[in-house]
Amino acid sequence: MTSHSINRLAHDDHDFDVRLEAILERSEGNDPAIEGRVREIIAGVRERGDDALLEYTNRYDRRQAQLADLTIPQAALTAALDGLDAELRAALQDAADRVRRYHEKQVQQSWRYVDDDGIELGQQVTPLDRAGVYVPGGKAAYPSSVLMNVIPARVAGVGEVVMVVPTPDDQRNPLVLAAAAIAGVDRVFAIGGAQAVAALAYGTELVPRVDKIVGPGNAYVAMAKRLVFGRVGIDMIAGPSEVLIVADASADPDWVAMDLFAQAEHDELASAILITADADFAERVAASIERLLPEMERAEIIATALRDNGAIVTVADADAAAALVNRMAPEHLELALADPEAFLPRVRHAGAIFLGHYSAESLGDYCAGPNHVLPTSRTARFSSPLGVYDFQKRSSIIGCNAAGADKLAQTASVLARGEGLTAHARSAEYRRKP
Ligand code: HSO
Ligand code: ZN
Repeated sequence: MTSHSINRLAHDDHDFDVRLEAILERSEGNDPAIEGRVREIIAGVRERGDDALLEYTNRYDRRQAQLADLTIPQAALTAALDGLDAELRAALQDAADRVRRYHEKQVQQSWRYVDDDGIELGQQVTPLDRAGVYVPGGKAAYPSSVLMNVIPARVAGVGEVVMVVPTPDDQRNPLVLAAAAIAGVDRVFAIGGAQAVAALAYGTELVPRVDKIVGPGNAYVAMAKRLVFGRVGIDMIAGPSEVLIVADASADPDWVAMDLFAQAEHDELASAILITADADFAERVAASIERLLPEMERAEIIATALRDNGAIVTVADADAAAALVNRMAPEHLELALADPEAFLPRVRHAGAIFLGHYSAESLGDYCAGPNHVLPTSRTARFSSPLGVYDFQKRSSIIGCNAAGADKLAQTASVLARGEGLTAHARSAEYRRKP
């Protein structure tokens, strides 16, 4: 049986590498036309503050707002929460509680020690004063992402959490506002796009300047975050979502197919790949895909994503599977294996790892507890899920008494003279014992 909906690759195909790289290919997101436009918007907000912010907001979000309309008051958040149906509200609350409990484990503590020379050394951990959370307004307006971005900031002890969310055509998303109420956002502005990022980075009379901007957005938002980085911190530049499933014959082909769909339904650029050493199982998943796809509400998006960025890859054995996993460094990795723990130590690069048949990515997307903001586009090679640590920073602590200073000053003055920095040397030598 052949599948028409998804690419089929075998590890020993002569063109395996070329085809795999083509599927994994991701846009770098540095379109010069977008960059030019975003630079203009940022310059506008820097120079003309709220006037520019209002002008861009009315233009791009098709509104006729006054400055006062750009603030969404706390009362509107509470009203959105109160207006939710009870089941949805309970689910949001349950997800928020679970996410909070998980993130509480991530809090880094300050530490101190006294070394052998009696010198006090340590690291003092402090939260950011103010964080800005960008929430997209269009098709990807996810209340779950509000929880995932805001809760770690709150757990870290960030002084003020400011959220921005565009309201195109004046349409507010009640679920997003309810999630903001549950997560505990301090202030919300109905602005979006590059202009919102610029306002958060530089501050206007209305919008306070933040220290770090987190949260996903479209190509304009991603470019704006790149361009303001350095003035403020940013979390990461999120690419399209990805899942890689490693499965053996102990997996249910329908479950695997649906997990591929769950990722593919996000958008046409999403990537969903299955790796298996069992050729027969690969056929069964292909058949499940063919059978289940027509039932899906978002069949068209899924079909496009699977055609452009989806694959069933057959490999010789678990070693080959592990090598591919690390080469792909996926955002999400599902180990749909009889013994996932045996495979786990071989995984070096992945944003989130789901163990066994019952650990569906969708459970992690909403409520297991870990963050769903994860490194995409193979950046799991060097980065980690969004976490409490992204909202904390560290200061080094150095405390010398006279004896300790005498000891350090010897080494310091020698090195200072070696560098030709006499004031450094003398400053150190003042601390030596007479
Ligand atoms: N899979 C997405 C998160 C998400 N899924 C939100 C549903 N809602 C990126 O990790
Ligand atoms: Zn998802």
